[in-house]
Amino acid sequence: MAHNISHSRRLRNTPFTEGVEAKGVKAYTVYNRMLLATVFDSVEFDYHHLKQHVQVWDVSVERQIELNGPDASNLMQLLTPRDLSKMQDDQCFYVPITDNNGKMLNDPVAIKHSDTRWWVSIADSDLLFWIKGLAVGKGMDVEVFEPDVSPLAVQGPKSEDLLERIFGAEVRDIRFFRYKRMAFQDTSFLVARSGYSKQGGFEIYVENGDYGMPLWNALFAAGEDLNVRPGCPNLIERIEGGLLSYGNDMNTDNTPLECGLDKFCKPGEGNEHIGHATMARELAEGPARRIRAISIPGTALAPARAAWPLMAGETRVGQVTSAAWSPDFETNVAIGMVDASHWADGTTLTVETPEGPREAIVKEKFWA
Ligand code: THG
Repeated sequence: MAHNISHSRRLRNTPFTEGVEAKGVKAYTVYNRMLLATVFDSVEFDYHHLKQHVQVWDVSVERQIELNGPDASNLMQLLTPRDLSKMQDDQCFYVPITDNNGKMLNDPVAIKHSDTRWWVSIADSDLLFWIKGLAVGKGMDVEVFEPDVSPLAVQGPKSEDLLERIFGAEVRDIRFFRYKRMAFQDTSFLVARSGYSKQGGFEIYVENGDYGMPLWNALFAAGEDLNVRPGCPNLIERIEGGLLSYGNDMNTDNTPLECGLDKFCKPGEGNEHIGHATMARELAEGPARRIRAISIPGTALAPARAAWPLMAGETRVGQVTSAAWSPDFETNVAIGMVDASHWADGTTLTVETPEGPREAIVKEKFWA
């Protein structure tokens, strides 16, 4: 089903919009009130290419929220159950963010510059207002704002080779979820080894949008013999890898434990996290339901536009929230939320898809 989009100032451009359009983007989704590409050739072609070569992704929609001031670290720790006390100044942490009732508001990557300066690289929800409100309400000495920073991801097995040509051999020394500041023309960017795929790669946090197209063009010019292509987060690949999508796989109905984010729910000694009380209770009792990988054998299913009920006989025991045909695993790979009574590995359920009922097999582990 194809639709047109009416453009206006509200639907903000990114520093790379010109490049994305020139490369022939075929479809978009909306994310943080901006356009995020979803297809360049076909989802399947893009998937195979991502696993073999290298892609450049405009992920400017991962907007940054800067916390800047003496209380920046206190505010950051108030937001998340993950213990930030030992985090180094060159680290990035995947952090669940909850409200005061311990419910998920976002699942961003937090980038620590120093004890007084952080970036929060957000998923699709209006986190700026929550953070600003907390800072004001708690009378904290910290500025909270959206800086002119747009991430450009370089993903795929050849991404290290490509980035070496732009930034030098030092990129090879960047460890997983760490960053270095690398020179480009007359400026420098924070370059982290991270990204929304399991194929390896980097994210370049482009400060000052004027450098967007020069960097985009430099990457495509340097990567011709590496078969560099434009890309975007790939539905099939991210489901195989179990990368969650806020708004799809979880939302404000869910807790971090339900999302399987247990290892990021170890609050520090002070228990400063605003959702600590509920989380402490849930940590003791265990969650009532959990995110699981789900295999749906048979012919290829169209992507889910609403949650598909998971049934055990007449009883609803969960839902499938993302699904795609996997060429490599020859099944529909899916992500769902399943009640404790039915989340054991190998449990067979029925999923009610728009294309009729199908067998659904619960899996403890994702494919990749
Ligand atoms: N990069 C940056 N910002 C982002 C995303 C990103 N903001 C929005 C969205 N993606 C946030 N969601 C995720 C989800 C998963 C991961 C990162 C951001 C991720 N997870 C790894 C995993 O699950 O294997 C590693 C987690 C870890 O061990 O710390 O990478 O992609 N800048």
